[in-house]
Amino acid sequence: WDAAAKQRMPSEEHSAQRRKQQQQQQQRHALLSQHLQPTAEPGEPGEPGEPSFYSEHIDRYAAKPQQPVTLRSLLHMCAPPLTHQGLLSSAQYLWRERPVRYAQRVKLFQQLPYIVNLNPHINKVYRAYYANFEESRTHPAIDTGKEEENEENEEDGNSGLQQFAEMLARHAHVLQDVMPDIARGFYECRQYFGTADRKRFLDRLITMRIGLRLLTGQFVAQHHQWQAAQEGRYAEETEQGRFQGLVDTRLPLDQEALACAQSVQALCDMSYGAAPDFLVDGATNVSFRYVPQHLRYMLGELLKNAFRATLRLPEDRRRPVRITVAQGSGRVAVRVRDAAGGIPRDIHRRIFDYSFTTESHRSADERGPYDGADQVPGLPPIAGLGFGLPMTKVYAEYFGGALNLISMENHGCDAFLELPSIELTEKINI
Ligand code: ADP
Ligand code: K
Ligand code: MG
Repeated sequence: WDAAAKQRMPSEEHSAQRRKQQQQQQQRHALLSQHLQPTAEPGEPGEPGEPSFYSEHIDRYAAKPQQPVTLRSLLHMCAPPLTHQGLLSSAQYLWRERPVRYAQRVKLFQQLPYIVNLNPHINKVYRAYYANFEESRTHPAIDTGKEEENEENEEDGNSGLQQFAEMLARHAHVLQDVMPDIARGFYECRQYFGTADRKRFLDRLITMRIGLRLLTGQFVAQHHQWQAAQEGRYAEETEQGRFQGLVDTRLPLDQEALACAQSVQALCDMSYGAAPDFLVDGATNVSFRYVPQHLRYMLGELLKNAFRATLRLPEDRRRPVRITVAQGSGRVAVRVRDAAGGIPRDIHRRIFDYSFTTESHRSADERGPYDGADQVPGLPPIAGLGFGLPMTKVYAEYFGGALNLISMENHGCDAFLELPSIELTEKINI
């Protein structure tokens, strides 16, 4: 019995020791798990919805190099015949590329002076980028369906593609209207951030935005066109092959100018209760290859400026705005000419500065009937945020075009927009 007890003793000691070890281990785990809390994500500890400022994910992704694609391959994505394999490789490329590009943009915001980043309009956009980054980073990889090429697998692949395309469309939608927020935010903080720094930040932000929107939009279009092709509706979806994704291969410049001028007229009517006349002349039947949304944005801004200046004159002195269209070799040009008094010499050098505007400098009491940034809530402002000209310049230069503005003081302004047909700039990196 003694012997048995003796034998048991060490084992009792042993189990006491084990219990102690287990306790220590539990304590260690508890400690460790406190340190291993995931970095605060939007909506987690801290303020509700507050993205963590120092995120290792942001740093890690932002440090990766971008992998640009040429405009040529972007166009190629939507050139027939569209294949499932082509669609998959675009999706995989975007799945890798988007978190990197979003992280770089979040980083760009984080490098702003803190007082600027605190502005509610700017902060709202920062959070939207952050949320898109997080969702892109954690989105499951796109299944290639390669390993077992059976129908079920292809279906899995398709639903994965569908989900991915839906996320992209959702992200693009969330960020569609951020520029007025950005413009308002930077206008409000203009005294805290020098003109040159503001220009550096915004040129970069807008250029990055144009690039990622093109990549994303082109994939979403490729997906639509592929689905349409599966259902025998390819010709209908692309208007007989006229559209290669976002790119219109036969964009009619004179018709676009007419349509834009009409919608700016309508906007003026709603905002000011009056609109100037206009005419479109020069070459007719000019068509070129371009992204229609870009062209419409640029024409819209130039026309808003010309119409706005014209409306400031007494009614009997308002001259029609003249929009002249021309086609050169491989490029097109538009001139928007007004006779609305031109730009005073002392401010001319500042018109391409972001947030520089002559609109909102007067107080509400001093404003005339046609002054003020937002006449009608919900409508895009006609003027007053000082972003129209600098942003139009970034858009024009993106594909190698140019914007120039010449003023004849006390007479009027000529805005010249020159755009290459984009198949000629297909080596551009996006
Ligand atoms: P915003 O229209 O918001 O003021 P822009 O960048 O479009 O910003 O224009 C900056 C400034 O350039 C305007 O506030 C205005 O003073 C001047 N400007 C632009 N176009 C014209 C024009 N056609 N006639 C007179 N002034 C103009
Ligand atoms: K400006
Ligand atoms: Mg403007």
